[in-house]
This record gives sequence, C-alpha cells and structure tokens, in this order.
Amino acid sequence: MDYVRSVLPAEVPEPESSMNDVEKYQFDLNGYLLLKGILDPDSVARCLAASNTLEDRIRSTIDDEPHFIGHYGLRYHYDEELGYCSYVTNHGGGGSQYIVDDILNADPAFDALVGHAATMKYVEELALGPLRISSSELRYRDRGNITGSHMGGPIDSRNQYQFVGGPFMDSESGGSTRRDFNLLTVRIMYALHDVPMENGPLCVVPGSHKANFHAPYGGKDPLKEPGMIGVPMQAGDAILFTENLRHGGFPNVLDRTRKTIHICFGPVWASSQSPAHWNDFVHVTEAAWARYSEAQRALLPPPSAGGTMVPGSDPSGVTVGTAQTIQRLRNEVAVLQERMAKLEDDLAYARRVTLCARIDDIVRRLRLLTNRHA
Ligand SMILES: O=C(O)CCC(=O)C(=O)O
Repeated sequence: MDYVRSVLPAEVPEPESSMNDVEKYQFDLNGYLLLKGILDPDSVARCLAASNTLEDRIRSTIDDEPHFIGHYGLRYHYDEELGYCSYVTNHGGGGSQYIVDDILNADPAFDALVGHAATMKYVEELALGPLRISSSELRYRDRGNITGSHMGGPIDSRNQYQFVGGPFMDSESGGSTRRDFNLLTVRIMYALHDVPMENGPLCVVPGSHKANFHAPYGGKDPLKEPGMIGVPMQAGDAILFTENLRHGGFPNVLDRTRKTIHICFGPVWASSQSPAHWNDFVHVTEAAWARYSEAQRALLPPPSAGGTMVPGSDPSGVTVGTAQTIQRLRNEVAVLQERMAKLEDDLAYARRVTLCARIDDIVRRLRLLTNRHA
C-alpha cells in the first residue's frame, strides 16, 4: 500500500513565529497592536529633528509649482530637490493636516525606518513576502484637526484583513507553509513624540476589521462614533494595524502639532497604496537609493522603476504612471481618429454613389419624358 503514502500531503512545516500568542490574539481580535518603544531613542530624536527642520519648507511651499493631481483628486506639491510630495487637508474639519508622501527620500534620518528589524518581524508575520514599502508619510496635524473616520467593514482586497490559521500555498516559493495572517496592507504609525489623548492620537473601533456592515452613523467625526477609542502613544511607540480597521484621528486640542510617520507594507506585486502614485511605484530618489543597503533596496523599487515625478517635461508634474496612461489614451485617440477619417471617406463615397445613382435616375426619367414627347 505504498502508493497510498505517496498521495498523502507532505507535512506542512511550522514556521518560526515572531509574534507571541498574546500579540496574535490581540491583533486578530482588535485589528491593531500597540508596540511599546519599538524605535530606539536615538532614531526617534533624529526623525523628530528632521521633521522639525522640514516643517517650514513643507508648510510654505504647499501651494507652489510643480504640482500634480493624485488619486481622489488630491493636489500634491512636488519637491524636486528632496523627492517628497505633499498636500494639505482638513477633511475632518478644524485645523490643517499636512500629509507628506515619499518622506523616506527627504532626510537620511528616515533611513532607520527602511527595513527596521523589530518592525519587519511583525510585518513578515502579517503579510506574505517578498515585501515592499507601499507608502511612507509624515503627517503634521495642527490644533483643531481631526482625521475623519474611514474604513471598517466589507472592503476591497487590497485593504482586507485575512486570517488563514492553517496551511497556505505560496505560489512565490511553490511550497506550502502554515500562516496565521495574509494581509495585503500592513500599516505602521510611529510616534516621534508623546501623543496623549489631547494631542490627536489615532483612534480605532476595535474589531471593526471583521464587521459585516459599514458604520451606520453617517458623518466622519470620530468623536460621534460609538466604539471609537483613542490610542495614546509615547515617543518611539508604534501602532501596527490592518487598513481594514475603522480608524481616524481624534481632535488635536493642544497647541503642539502632532508629528507621526506612517508606513505601509505589502507584497511586492501589490504596488503603491499612496494616492500620489496609486497602483504605480512609490518614488525613490537616486540620493536615497545610494544611501540604502542591499537589504533596504529589496524593500523599495529602484528610482528607474517609474513613479518618478517629471515636472521638468510637464509643468503640472505628473507621475510616469500618469504619463503612461496619457500616452495610451493619446494612442487610442489616434486610432479612433484614423477610423473616423476612414468612415468619413466611406460616407463621402456612399454619398457620391447615391448621388450618381440619383443623377442616373433623373437622366433616365428625362429620357423617358423626351421620348414620350418626341
Ligand atoms: O493618525 C491619524 O490621524 C489618522 C491616520 C490614518 O488614517 C492612517 O494612518 O491611515
């Protein structure tokens, strides 16, 4: 009966788990985890100093050229020298929020966040590699600002929370393994200073990543949403969450602007989740690429991959992805114009033929008449 053994599935290897049972339970139950002191104080201080230095530049140039329009119609200013792009919003009401995309390019202090070992252990547990950074943001939230509630409930697969809890076929390696989670978007938010409840912390509805209905409360004010809780942080803490979780930002009622860095990870094929280069590649400058180790480079597309801003050739500064779409549409227009010209020719010919037939007919009738009267 040896053949019976040969058709039995091979034993599925048990991978070494980097999240402990409590963390797995909490993440699955609530949709987020607060990771205390995951960043060392030196990295926190350097990232905060860089964010402070950049702040004036970001605020004072936000309406400047070059600019481009990203996903959701967001108007981004592109900083050619530092390779970031930024927009301002107060969609939740109150004070402003400056969102700075591709922030990793802007200062070597942020290099510590590219492939940060302690963070990657969690990310690798939650998403199936090879992994890439699919967006990196620095957010400045001023007094009065709220981030409106969003997400939660049924959602497209890029944001979906997926629990596997068993053997899992990985077509990348061609093998089977045991996995607990399979997320396409893992989001991490790092606190660069203490963020108490009054400073506008991230707020979440625990468990809403598994909700079967969308929040029925209308509006986006997180304070008016039952079940929404704030997650205060201390400098160096991170919140790891699934984008499927209903979340937002409680109002910042302090005079101190809240400064946090938000990084998204996902499988390499899932591409950018940033509105600046949606479904395209995140933008990496040559300068940042030159600074990175091989391990860090594996987490980002090379500068040549696309997603490069091209303000020089176009005053609106569109991304290569957008430029490619425009080119494709131009080609389609050219083909349609050619077809239209041909149809017009055919029509003109048909008209000429009809006209000739009519003239023939008139001539024939005239001949008949003249014959009759002759
Ligand atoms: O921190 C906030 O105010 C909201 C953050 C957020 O919406 C996100 O990181 O997806």
